Amino acid sequence: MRIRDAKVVICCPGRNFVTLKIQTDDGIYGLGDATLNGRELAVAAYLTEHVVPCLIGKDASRTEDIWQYLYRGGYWRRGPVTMTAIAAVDVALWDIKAKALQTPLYNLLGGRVRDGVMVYGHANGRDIDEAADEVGKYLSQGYLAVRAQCGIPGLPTTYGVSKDKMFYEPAEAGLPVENSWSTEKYLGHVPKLFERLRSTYGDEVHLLHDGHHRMTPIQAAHLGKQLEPYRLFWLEDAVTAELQEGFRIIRQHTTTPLAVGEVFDTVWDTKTLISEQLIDYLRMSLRGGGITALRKIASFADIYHVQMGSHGATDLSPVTMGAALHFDLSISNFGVQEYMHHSPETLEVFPHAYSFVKGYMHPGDRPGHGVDLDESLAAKFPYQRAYLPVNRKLDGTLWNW
Ligand code: EZ4
Ligand code: CO
Repeated sequence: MRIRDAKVVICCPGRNFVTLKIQTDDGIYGLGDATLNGRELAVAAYLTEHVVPCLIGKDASRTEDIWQYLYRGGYWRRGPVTMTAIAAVDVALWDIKAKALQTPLYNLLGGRVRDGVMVYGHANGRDIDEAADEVGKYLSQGYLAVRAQCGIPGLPTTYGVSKDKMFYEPAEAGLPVENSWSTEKYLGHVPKLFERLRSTYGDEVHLLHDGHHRMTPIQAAHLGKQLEPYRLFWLEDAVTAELQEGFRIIRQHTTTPLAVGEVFDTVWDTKTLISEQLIDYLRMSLRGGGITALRKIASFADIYHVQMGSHGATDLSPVTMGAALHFDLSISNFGVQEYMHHSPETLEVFPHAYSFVKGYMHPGDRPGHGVDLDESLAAKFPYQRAYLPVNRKLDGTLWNW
């Protein structure tokens, strides 16, 4: 089973997606997601110019060897562009392997260890009333876990708050828009949101919140303490995690469970966080090196009681969603999967076997990861430059978005 051809397909059915399609000489193809929000064309060029020529003629079944070839063999290691490209190749090759063996991908990863994958939805509102109503809508759709974000009085925009509720997408066409931010205003307001949600919806629902990298460790420690009475499932991205030991400060002060990892690329981003038990959930997506890498990272996390909580934003294509569900179904230390709704156009471009029933998702039982690409439909949605916002404090200082 040799790799005969590989190509990159870029499309924008509502937002940009980069897809790698690898074809073998016995007629099987596999798909991998190579989308890196706001840097899409860099990964596309990395693949087309530097990876695809090396793949032609290789034995497609050698997923581990090809991973090592691209990681060690590239000399320049790590980084989001490199790891997104390697992930795309890896997921496409696992898709091929499962299709060749005519079995759903989860069977190659040890088989199912649970019946379904619990997911959380994104509820948001301009104020606490609206956010509370939105949480109610998710609960009435059967969700067992909901992330809640709301507008902050005195700030014109807030992370996670959008006009278009179910299809929230932070990247906007054109050059980056600028948001403004005040952590002081935020810290005073967020506990009121969760006080309301617990008093309205009771103790059963799992509530989550995303700090989106904006606090310092001591500010995050303070927020974690304030939120303890409302028993969050997790507080996500409380601080940026380049300085992993910064999480020691948060951990010393609060029992609110901590989650981080959606921008991580390799196991090296997690080493201190996991081995010192500074976090409870690792939120890396398959973008960090694909199934080959994430299986090892999940095993490392398992030793330290850290559970996996896959990033599942709309800037990852349905290919990542489908493959992630196979991964989630097969690892023992799984927590919850993020589930943001793709646009109807995106779901048409990527026909898929996965489904949502009563708070759980299932990848389906088609051979492979179960997500396809309608190339002729994709061609009708050409690339459109789009970026995530940038963020400034009220005095104009550039801050983390
Ligand atoms: O803002 O993936 O938890 N989810 C998130 C996402 C991120 C986007 C950035 O591209 O934080 O919605
Ligand atoms: Co997040």
